[in-house]
Amino acid sequence: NKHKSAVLWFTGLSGSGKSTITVELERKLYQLGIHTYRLDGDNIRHGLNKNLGFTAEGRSENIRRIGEVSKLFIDAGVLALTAFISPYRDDRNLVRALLPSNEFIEIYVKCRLEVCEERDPKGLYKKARAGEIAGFTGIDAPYEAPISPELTIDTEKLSVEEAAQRVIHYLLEKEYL
Ligand code: GGZ
Repeated sequence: NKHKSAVLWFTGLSGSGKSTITVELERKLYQLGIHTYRLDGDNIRHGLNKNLGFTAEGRSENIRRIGEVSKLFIDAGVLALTAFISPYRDDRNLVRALLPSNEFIEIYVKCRLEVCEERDPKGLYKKARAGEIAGFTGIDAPYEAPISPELTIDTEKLSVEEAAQRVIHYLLEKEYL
């Protein structure tokens, strides 16, 4: 199957659904014969970027490296799916600038903080509220929502399946698939 390589750059709060959507999306793309690679905290923050923390500088460097790695995957003809909070607009725009305009697809995984906090799948918001984690995104560190993302997915309204389907639809419509 011929496809246009790109990075699908998911951004959103912790608990918004980025990782879950990329897992489901990867499954659907595999069925379509598309070669993907998923980058997330498990394979990046625990490996390549394990020397980086969650200060603004740490996050910027995290995102810069992930942008460069995404570029390598694109060069290899792979559709890269990234799931990082990437809270700073400037950092995301630096990644955008690394790539030809049609190779960076910013997907805003939209969900109100109160809903993410209610989901709290790892109990991290609770810890942040208790003062056990400092500088937690949405609590005492900023999240700058995208101004004109290629796609916005509202996970308060869509199921995981519907969210993944939205992305597939976008890729078909723009002839990436
Ligand atoms: C935000 C943090 C923090 C702080 C640890 N702030 O829900 P999770 O656990 O699995 O996702 C969060 C993940 C965020 O890492 P990213 O690499 O995506 O962040 S960034 O793009 O801002 O560099 C959360 C956990 O790491 N985590 N401390 N202080 N999330």
